[in-house]
Amino acid sequence: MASGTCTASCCRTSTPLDPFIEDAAILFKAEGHYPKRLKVEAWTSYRDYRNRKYGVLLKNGEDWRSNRVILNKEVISPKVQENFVPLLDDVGQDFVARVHKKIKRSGQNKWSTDLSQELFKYALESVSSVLYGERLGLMLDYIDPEAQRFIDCITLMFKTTSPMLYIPPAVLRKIGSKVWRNHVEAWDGIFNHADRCIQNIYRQLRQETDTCKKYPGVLATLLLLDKLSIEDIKASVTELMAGGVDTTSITLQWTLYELARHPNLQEELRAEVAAARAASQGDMLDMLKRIPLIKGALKETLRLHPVAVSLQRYITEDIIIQNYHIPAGTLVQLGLYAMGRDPKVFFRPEQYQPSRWLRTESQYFRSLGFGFGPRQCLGRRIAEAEMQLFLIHMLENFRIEKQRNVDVQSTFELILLPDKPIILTLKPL
Ligand code: HEM
Ligand code: 2DC
Repeated sequence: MASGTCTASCCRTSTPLDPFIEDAAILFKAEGHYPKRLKVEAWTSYRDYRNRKYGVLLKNGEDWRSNRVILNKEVISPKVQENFVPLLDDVGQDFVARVHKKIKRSGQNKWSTDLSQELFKYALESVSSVLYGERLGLMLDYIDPEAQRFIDCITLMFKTTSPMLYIPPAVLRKIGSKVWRNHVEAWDGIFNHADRCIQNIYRQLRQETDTCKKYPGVLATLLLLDKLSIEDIKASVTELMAGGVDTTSITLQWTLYELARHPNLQEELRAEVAAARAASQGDMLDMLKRIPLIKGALKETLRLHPVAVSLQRYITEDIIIQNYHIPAGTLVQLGLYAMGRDPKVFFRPEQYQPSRWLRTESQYFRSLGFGFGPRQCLGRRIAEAEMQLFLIHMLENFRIEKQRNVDVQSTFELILLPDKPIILTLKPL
């Protein structure tokens, strides 16, 4: 028999990387120093129309970079994480207390409902507590109509953005179309509410005398730091507030849905939480380091139900992908949704399997739900802590069940949403 090196795929010492994953790596290596996404014209047109500044989401070039560097320190660096966790943990506890109350009121020892509205409130309360260092009180029975209107405006804003990906807003504006008018109304509502919240903190800060208090929140920190203009701070804080509602709440809704579909997995996660709770003895920061499977579950949710259907970059150098030569300056999109469900990228992609993320090699250009690199999601660390704490508290308190025979798909309203209400049943443990 001829001797030689076996080249069968099972014998290779180093398996070649999946070609799509390699493409993702090539794309992001060509993003340059000022990574640029597809411009959402509806959003820039509104700001141009109302003479409002762009925040970090919409800025580009050096202006983006200088703002982003300062925001990174206060929003996404590991150092600020410890300030956020106690605030977010409080909101999680209040959410659970609210569910217990609803269960008691039902008289049936359970609560069956579409949780979307509750989750929107949870997400807004969470992101606001971090931005403003104080609670809005959205986990109470009385809901401030202004906060409710803010939530509704965000949904309307996303919904009216998607047609404007294909029809230029300038055209729609000229013909006085309903989509453009609703879009303006939505952003007006968002900015008015955010302005009021920001004004409130600004006023408090000027009256405040004692400075050595508890963590004052992202906004107050940025104002005191005095490195960005007030207009720049307002623009980015408004984006953070608006970007922090539907994104996390929908991801949590999908996660609860998947847990309801997989009762055994739910028990496994509950066991992990119980062990982490015991080992960390109430230190939440420590506890968050002991829940790899919960983190895997969130990655798994974003794989199957990503908020963003694609990632995009204008490449700054020529690249070759799938044997195509793509010149510098081209807009290249990575189909995040498609990739998450591709058997060439993920083994048995149809299965919800948080444990697949426990191996480090599975992370290489695969966990892209928050984007990549210096232009990745600025709210990522807030979102992660907020969602992990939510799941901890929910798993410690309730069993999650769903109606049989309801299959939920995704629909596109700029972000991906469930195409029908998800009715879940929560039962106390
Ligand atoms: C950008 C996803 C939550 C604020 C992005 C991008 C993605 C994303 C894919 C584009 C990244 C890129 O192009 O590489 C998500 C997901 C979330 C989430 C999946 C939750 C599950 C949040 C939250 C906030 C936020 C809670 C605010 C607190 C932002 C901002 C940007 C952004 C400001 C623009 C950053 C920049 O252009 O420099 N997000 N996001 N996001 N997100 Fe998120
Ligand atoms: C939508 O073809 C589909 O995080 C388009 O928190 C390409 C596209 C471009 C930008 C993406 C967008 C998609 C989905 C929503 C994203 C957005 C960038 C940021 C935004 C991913 C994929 C989001 C939801 C932000 C929104 C904050 C804002 C409203 C203040």
